[in-house]
Amino acid sequence: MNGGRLGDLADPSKYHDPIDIQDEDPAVLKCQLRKLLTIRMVEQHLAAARRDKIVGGPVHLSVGQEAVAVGVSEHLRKSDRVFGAHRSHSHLLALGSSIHGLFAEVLGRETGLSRGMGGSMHLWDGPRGFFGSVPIVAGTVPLAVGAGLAAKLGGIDAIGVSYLGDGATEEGAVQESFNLASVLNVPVLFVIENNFFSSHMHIRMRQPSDSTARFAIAHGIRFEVVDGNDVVSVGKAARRLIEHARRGGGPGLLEAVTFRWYGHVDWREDVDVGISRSSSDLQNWRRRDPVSRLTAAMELRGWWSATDHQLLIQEIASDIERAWDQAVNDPWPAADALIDRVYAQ
Ligand SMILES: Cc1ncc(C[n+]2csc(CCOP(=O)(O)OP(=O)(O)O)c2C)c(N)n1
Ligand SMILES: [Mg+2]
Repeated sequence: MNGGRLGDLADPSKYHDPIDIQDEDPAVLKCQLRKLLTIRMVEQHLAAARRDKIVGGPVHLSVGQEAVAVGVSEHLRKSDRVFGAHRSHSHLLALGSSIHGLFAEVLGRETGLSRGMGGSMHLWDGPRGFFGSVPIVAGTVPLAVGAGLAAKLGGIDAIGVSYLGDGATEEGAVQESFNLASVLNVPVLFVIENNFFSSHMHIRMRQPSDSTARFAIAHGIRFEVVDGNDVVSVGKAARRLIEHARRGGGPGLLEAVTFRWYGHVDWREDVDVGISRSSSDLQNWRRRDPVSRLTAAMELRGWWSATDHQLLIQEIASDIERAWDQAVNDPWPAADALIDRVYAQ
């Protein structure tokens, strides 16, 4: 990939086959499959709860994009400093955060990850290395550079990680962050989830190329472009860039090409708004499914069966049910907590 245009990766009729799992450890793949399915089923649950008006605030879902966070997180440590944005449930869950903590946060309960003050778009799980998400597009990108720089200056063996969208690259702060990370040789990984859309506008209407990796070239940053729906490819590329950053080689940029199955926000598919997101495109993208392309590859090697799959789905469904039942019955924050948590003591 030359960082110019995406070519076949942008063609949803391609990349439907089982992924390449040669030399992969089946135990690792099974853990990754569990994470992929957990993210998917948690978000499908949230979509239904939002549609049924049980969840009061907007949820931006990553169903279809799960392999990006799962592949990247495989090579992160709890001491790394990960930042996300408005669509960050997957980033958080891939680090092993609790489903209950996420549900309780989305429901505004005291037991939520941000103690019920943030909702879906203000997530935090410091102990697992998730330093926060905010809905201001590009808002956390400079923070990830700062966190990586602070680790470097403090002699701490950790990197910053910034998940951002293709739309976010159009913000000035992102270009400044790329530049600063490059000139100061900051240990930070930029993970661009290129799902072609910024809200409802396709990248071809917004940028002269469909590949955002060209910004890495402009700033002298090492980069890779991958099929973001192939958890193994994402993992391998992320590992190379992360190891390079940990060795003092400076920032890396991973452009992961993917697609979200839901629309921009909540449970709708958005195939009826705008001209660039058609049902047939969505159908094709659903065939580039990170879950079924992994399970098909595992089945071919005799590492997975339909019965295994059913059992795994049942286990995750009961984890989700337990977490949800607990969260909906958890207490609301006390009214005075609103003031306590706005002003520093
Ligand atoms: C500074 C700013 N501008 C505009 C918005 C409105 N907005 C919210 S999400 C979004 C699209 C972002 O697209 P992208 O970065 O590609 O992320 P995706 O939603 O595709 O994951 C926009 C424009 C915002 N929240 N913040
Ligand atoms: Mg996008």
